[in-house]
Amino acid sequence: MQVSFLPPPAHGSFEVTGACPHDCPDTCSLVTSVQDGVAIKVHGNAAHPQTGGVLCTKVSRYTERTYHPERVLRPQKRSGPKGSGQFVEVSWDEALNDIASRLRSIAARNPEAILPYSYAGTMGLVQGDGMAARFFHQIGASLLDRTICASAGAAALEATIGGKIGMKVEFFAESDLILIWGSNSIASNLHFWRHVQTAKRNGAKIICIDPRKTETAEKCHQHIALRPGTDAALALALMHELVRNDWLDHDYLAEHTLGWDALRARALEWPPERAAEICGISVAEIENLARDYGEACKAGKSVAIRLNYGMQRVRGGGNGVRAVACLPALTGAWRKRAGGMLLSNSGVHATNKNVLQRPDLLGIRSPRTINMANIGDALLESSSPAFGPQIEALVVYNSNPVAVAPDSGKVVQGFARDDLFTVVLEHFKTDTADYADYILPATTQLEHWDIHTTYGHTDVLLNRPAIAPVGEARTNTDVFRALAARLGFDDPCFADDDLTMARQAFGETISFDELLDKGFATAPLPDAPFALGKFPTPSGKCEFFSQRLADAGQDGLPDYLPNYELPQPGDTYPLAMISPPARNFLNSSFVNVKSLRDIEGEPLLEMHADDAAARGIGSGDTVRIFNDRGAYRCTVRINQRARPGVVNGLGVWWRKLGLDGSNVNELTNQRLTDMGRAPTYYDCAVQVERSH
Ligand SMILES: Nc1nc2c(c(=O)[nH]1)N[C@H]1C(S)=C(S)[C@@H](COP(=O)(O)OP(=O)(O)OC[C@H]3O[C@@H](n4cnc5c(=O)[nH]c(N)nc54)[C@H](O)[C@@H]3O)O[C@H]1N2
Ligand SMILES: Nc1nc2c(c(=O)[nH]1)N[C@H]1C(S)=C(S)[C@@H](COP(=O)(O)OP(=O)(O)OC[C@H]3O[C@@H](n4cnc5c(=O)[nH]c(N)nc54)[C@H](O)[C@@H]3O)O[C@H]1N2
Ligand SMILES: [Mo]
Repeated sequence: MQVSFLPPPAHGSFEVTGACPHDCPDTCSLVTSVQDGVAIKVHGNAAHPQTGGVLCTKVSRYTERTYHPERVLRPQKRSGPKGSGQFVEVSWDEALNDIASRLRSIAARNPEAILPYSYAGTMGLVQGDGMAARFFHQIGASLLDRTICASAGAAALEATIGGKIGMKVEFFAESDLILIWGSNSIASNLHFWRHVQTAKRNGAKIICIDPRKTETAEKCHQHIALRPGTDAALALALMHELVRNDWLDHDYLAEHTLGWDALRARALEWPPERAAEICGISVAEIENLARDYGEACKAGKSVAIRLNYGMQRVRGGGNGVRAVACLPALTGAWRKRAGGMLLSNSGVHATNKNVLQRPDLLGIRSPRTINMANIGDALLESSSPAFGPQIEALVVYNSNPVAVAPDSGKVVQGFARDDLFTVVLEHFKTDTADYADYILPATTQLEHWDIHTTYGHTDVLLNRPAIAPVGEARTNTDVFRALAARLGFDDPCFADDDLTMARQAFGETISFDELLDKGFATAPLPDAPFALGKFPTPSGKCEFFSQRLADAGQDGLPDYLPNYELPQPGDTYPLAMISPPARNFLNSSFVNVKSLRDIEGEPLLEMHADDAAARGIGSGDTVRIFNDRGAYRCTVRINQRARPGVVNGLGVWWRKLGLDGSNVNELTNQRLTDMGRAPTYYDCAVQVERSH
């Protein structure tokens, strides 16, 4: 098929099919209405079943973001102290020449002193880690371990069911019982919630398990408000009850699982009384949940669990996901297409990562890996045999680490280093861009080609540019191509254009013609992937006991690991703080879009009335939240959403839009999860006091 426009035409009215680039399970198909080269409106594609013509509030404001008056439209060079946000405009040539020469001289000494830092500002395979990865591989830069979001859950799934595979999201509409476990679906997975509503109308019971009474929890039949980080204890107690009442599928256990005797013994150590104490819920809540789950499965009903990543941002996050992931195998819930579990389906995609990212360009070099969760410490580290060279250059794209990375005190100190050369590819002067030596204006999703895999459903989506780049914005790929040329990289891959790279992403496994035609194509996944076992684990079974974990020195069975920071009354820091996403932002994206910020209002801490009364705090007061790492001030809201002993710091606001130029990550820590080397954002003890 011929692609008819590149660049998009400047005249006439037309509609362009694209893909939402954001880090969200829904990955919607977008339709942009364009008039005379200007994007007028972004809609949800009605022809795409997973989108169903519906967009969330934030992405329906995408044009407001694209044409935002504060968008960076020309390259900027720092003219004031780091962090001051003072820049002067320079030409692309001046910026690229200087950046290339700085990187060349650092690379000549030690390429590992250069570090790329990126995450999921766009989930696109081309503008994400496509050309950028080739560039840094060719340099031999330090590798980045991209752990900031989902790697604990991913490692847990891998160990238990063999990969990121689960139920098809649309089948939740047919389920009889749905546990929404660690997910605020209305905020972060709106298109899944449509299916829940269908199931609910058909008589399904919906139960939410979440420390916070979210907008999702209040629309469920039941809400179990456990303490953060205690999901494994709850899951083990559920297993205890399943065993005690024989709500088990013995055939499934015998044929399709590994380590049942050992898990059974472990579960019998977890009577509901023990778990209730740890989880901060009642014994009856656990017994009733087990009864609902067990009896429905035994009666041959479809019983489904929707996990999201909320539960794995604590020390025992991997074990928590592992314990929950065992449940559908105990009861044979996997036998039904509307039963089992879904955390992520990203494992269905046969992405050609080696072609896109070209790790072979490293040759025989094997650079060190820096964990993005520890960027604060890493930037403050000096050269040493253990660490390797001090980080001298940082190239940030698709991410806003100064706002989103844990332990911001350290992160800011690192970014403020005068001897660090920092380049940031961005749409806006984010908290991170304020510390850049150069800000390079990036295109948005409306202005470039890309191709997307998904994790909440199983489609692949193609994104066409709808408009020409705004101002002098350039694609991420273009920037790395231009730098590659200046550094003399002559591998032909550096000449690949974006459409070529989009074609390379899947080779023949997905029809590119279908993508060009419709904008989406579905990757294959059986309707009930584990009805007959066939788990992609080494044993082919659901591995309750994981030899691989045992070999790595871990417990081979799932267990409850208490949080690192387990606040008790009377402690210096007696409250547990979680910091889940705000509904109208996407991590720190959209915080600067006024119409969305107006809905969210201001940074808030939710607190239970008893905790507030004990501190003489009234709703609407300004409070100071603090621990040994730092302090943060914001407005408090006393409401039913917070459970006693737990405060909710909502959303990752831009620091500079907060009261003292800081956000909730001032308080979070750099410790890592039990599996997957991920941050433990929701494992955080604080104290709260009234402020002025
Ligand atoms: N609107 C919006 N949507 C988003 C995002 C956003 O910022 N805003 N972020 C996107 C990203 S990057 C991701 S990774 C995804 C998923 O991101 P998630 O972090 O899974 O986000 P949520 O669906 O809000 O689910 C988290 C829920 O888990 C709860 N929770 C916290 N600690 C625990 C715990 O220990 N146990 C249990 N059971 N629950 C706990 C929180 O209160 C919250 O309601 O969402 C994506 N979608
Ligand atoms: N306290 C706390 N902190 C958290 C979380 C939490 O729940 N609590 N959630 C964590 C999670 S799950 C995640 S995934 C991370 C997310 O962290 P990030 O991946 O850093 O996500 P964003 O904050 O959305 O920042 C993405 C940036 O990329 C830019 N961008 C978007 N598209 C493009 C593009 O095409 N080119 C370029 N050059 N730039 C682009 C956007 O303008 C935006 O500033 O945050 C984590 N931080
Ligand atoms: Mo995430």
